[in-house]
Amino acid sequence: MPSALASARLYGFIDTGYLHGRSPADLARQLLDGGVDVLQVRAKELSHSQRVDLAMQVLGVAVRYHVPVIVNDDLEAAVTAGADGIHLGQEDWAAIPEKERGDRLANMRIVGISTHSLQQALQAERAGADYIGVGPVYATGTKPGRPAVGVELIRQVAGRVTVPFFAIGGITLENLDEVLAAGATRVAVVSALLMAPDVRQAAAQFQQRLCRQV
Ligand code: TZP
Ligand code: MG
Repeated sequence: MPSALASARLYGFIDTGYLHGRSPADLARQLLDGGVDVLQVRAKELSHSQRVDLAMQVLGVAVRYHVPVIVNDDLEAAVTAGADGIHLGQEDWAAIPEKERGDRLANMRIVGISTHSLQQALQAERAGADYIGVGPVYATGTKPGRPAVGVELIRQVAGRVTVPFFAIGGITLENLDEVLAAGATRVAVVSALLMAPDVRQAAAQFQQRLCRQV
């Protein structure tokens, strides 16, 4: 397991859907000051070259915190920007032919895969994912149209999967205890951090609660 992941608990995002005119570098700094352990660049509506620029800006900040930056979906952008890793959804992962995966992902220290069922989680682990996302735990506007998997899946994955997993989807400070009680020790959070009145403080509050876990 890449060492940056071993102790990672809180996974934050620079998601362009939640910038609302704010500077991505400033937001990255707030998330990092609050203690996020991993930062993903999620830029669904940007062009490839805009995504590369954004990833480079975020990398420029995160490097000072020794926090890995993962690019969502766009492997070329991750490679060009010099990102630490790539995060792929089920479809993006399936689109890379199995025999090409070794070469295509060779420059990525960290490969993460989204999963929505126990079977997908076990498959991703077998395929060599460095971490998996499991969710959406709760229905979320950040991923509209994707049904909630509920905390029961977290319980199942916690019992069966050894690769690090991040519970994701609709997680807030209000429902965090339920997610942790189901066996998650790591969470990935978009809107509850980026929409918080004080982003740094919200990240610090999540981190504090996560650190209390054994
Ligand atoms: N994958 C599964 S749910 C989700 C992603 C990217 C969105 C999580 O965002 P939020 O705002 O924390 O619900
Ligand atoms: Mg995707």
